[in-house]
Amino acid sequence: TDVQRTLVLVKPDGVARGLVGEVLRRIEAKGYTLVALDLRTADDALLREHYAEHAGKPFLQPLVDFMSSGPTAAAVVEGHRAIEGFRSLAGATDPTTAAPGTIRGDLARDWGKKVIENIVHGSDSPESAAREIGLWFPGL
Ligand code: DAT
Ligand code: MG
Repeated sequence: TDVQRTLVLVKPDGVARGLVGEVLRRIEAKGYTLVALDLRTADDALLREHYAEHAGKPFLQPLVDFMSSGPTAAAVVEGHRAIEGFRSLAGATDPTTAAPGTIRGDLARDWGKKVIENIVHGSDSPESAAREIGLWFPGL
């Protein structure tokens, strides 16, 4: 199998709750390699590009507002099948039903908000990963 790179974000809820280290610990403990790491507050333009697949959905504006509300830790993670592997570490989108043992299952919950706050983002395909890494880490 090929070595892949995936974009991982510790979203503003995860940064605010002090979970950057815990997320990175799980990625490193799994055996993946960090090849880029940066803390920044994303602006609306970047986030609308990042979430282009969700254009027109009712949760897009709440999602952009949430994602621009504070700093995000952005990382590029590398390894064989790292895209699928990190999605497995992250767990299902809905933290209420995400499996225990996953980042979202162990560390996130439903707060009754318009947007699901679930600690992490991971690219969902090689095409998404290439596009997202280009957006967050141009020139990498
Ligand atoms: P994922 O982050 O698991 O790839 P996604 O790409 O479908 O999920 O959605 C992006 C983010 O948007 C997700 O992490 C949380 C939020 N979200 C998704 N579906 C939602 C919904 N129906 N209501 C509120 N927020 C939602
Ligand atoms: Mg997604």
